[in-house]
Amino acid sequence: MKCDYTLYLVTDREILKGRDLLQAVEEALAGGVTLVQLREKDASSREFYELAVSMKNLTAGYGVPLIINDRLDIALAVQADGLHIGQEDLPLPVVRKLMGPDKIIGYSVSNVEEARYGEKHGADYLGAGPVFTTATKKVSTPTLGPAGLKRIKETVSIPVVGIGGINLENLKEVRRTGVDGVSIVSGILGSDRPGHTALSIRREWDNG
Ligand code: TZP
Ligand code: MG
Repeated sequence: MKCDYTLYLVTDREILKGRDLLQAVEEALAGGVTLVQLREKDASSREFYELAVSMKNLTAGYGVPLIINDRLDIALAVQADGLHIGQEDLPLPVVRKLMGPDKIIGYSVSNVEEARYGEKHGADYLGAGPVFTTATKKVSTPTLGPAGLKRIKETVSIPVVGIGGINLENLKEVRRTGVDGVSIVSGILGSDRPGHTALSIRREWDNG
């Protein structure tokens, strides 16, 4: 499946402080988000499934693919467009086999060795990070900085998106690394106006 990685929204309900997730994502989609990843760390399977069904309806209305974080069963159950996995999740070759050749598989990497592995074993794109420090996820690897991100981008020929601490202020610096897009949680969902913020980020990226 062809996919636009420019502005990749990753969800986190904690950051919304009680605001409605579907509403915030809809505003962000209207602002120009090109890809959505549903990421739920504490939801029950039933809750995750129901949210994924609603999210799929929403993103499909905007012609934007929906990627599920980590949970292969949920991705298959809602016929999501793809699955994003990390180093601690099911092995990439297993995920590719079960999802089939046409689904989008994303793989989190924090160094060039992991990036090479991801490319070799069938990832469609890499999420490389953390680029900057982030409060959204506990990460054990050092920040890559723009230089580390650039090294990963130059190592592989599949699309690479940067993730971790990316916002409107540091976007230009990230764009200059040559990556295909940016993956953002708090930089959009932490904003009081996700739609307005997404639009500003899109403009900054598109005019870069
Ligand atoms: N993976 C690496 S950093 C990160 C994830 C899921 C969190 C990114 O969140 P934010 O708020 O955009 O820094
Ligand atoms: Mg994971």
